[in-house]
Amino acid sequence: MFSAGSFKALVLKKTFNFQAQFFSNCPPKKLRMEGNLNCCNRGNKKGSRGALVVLEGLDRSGKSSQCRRLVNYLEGQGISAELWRFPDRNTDVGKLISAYLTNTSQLDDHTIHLLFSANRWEKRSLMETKLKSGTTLIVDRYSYSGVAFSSAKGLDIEWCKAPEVGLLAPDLVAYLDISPEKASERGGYGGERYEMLEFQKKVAESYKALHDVSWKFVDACQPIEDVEKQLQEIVHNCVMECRKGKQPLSPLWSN
Ligand code: T5A
Repeated sequence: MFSAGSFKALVLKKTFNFQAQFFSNCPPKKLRMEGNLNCCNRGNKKGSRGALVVLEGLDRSGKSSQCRRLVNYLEGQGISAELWRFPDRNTDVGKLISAYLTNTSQLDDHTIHLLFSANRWEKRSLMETKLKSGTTLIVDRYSYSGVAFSSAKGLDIEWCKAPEVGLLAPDLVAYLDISPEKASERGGYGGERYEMLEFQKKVAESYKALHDVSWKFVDACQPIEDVEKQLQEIVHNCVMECRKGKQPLSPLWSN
């Protein structure tokens, strides 16, 4: 678990400093991994777009509950929003992942890592379209889960990040902070492959190594309504910033 003091320090956003630099003037020779990312949102002259918001945390930290609540809240504010989650178990790749997580199939650690990543890549283009059309996406787990869980198994962290490079960088990562012990006391724990206390302790360490100062940490042990209120404020601010059109989409981990 991260210390309360360190949470307060983790409020500066640095991701878009890089992004602003990276995309200013948009020189073609510098555009490496971004594929079909545009310098600006050509469909919308003001560049206004939806926000890409990611919730991360240990198993049972409360991500799914809060993602649902966030989408309801945003819609209530008249903001177009959708709930997404990874793994997306509905695709062919997602079905392979689901079989692995429920222990009905066995896969090499590297193989399952790449499948999780492929599951994000197969949704990337739709994600970009939605964001550019002004829809905010509230995403339950993203690349950070991929890296945190696989590196907790002992895979090299840089190797784990590599297949994620060039996916869309989130505008906001909110980490629902809870100790592995507390999370394990919550309903339904233990049903899937990774829901084991000792492993979740390693995952918590991996998240610690992975986070940067732009992440927002929320104490997930608070009553569910208090967590909800804190997230609403953080996310609302982020959505308003993205609406202004000054923050183009950027590629993840490409610097
Ligand atoms: N994974 C995932 C990888 O290894 N690589 C990857 O690339 C990706 C994307 C599946 C697994 O796959 C791994 C990580 C996972 O191990 P999942 O389906 O998202 O990922 O699994 P979980 O994280 O376990 O999702 P859950 O839906 O089970 O947990 P949530 O979403 O964190 O928690 P939630 O909201 O369902 O709440 C759990 C319980 O706690 C209660 C709820 O009512 C519920 O009973 N609760 C609270 N109780 C008290 N106080 C609060 N504040 C509470 N908030 C929620």
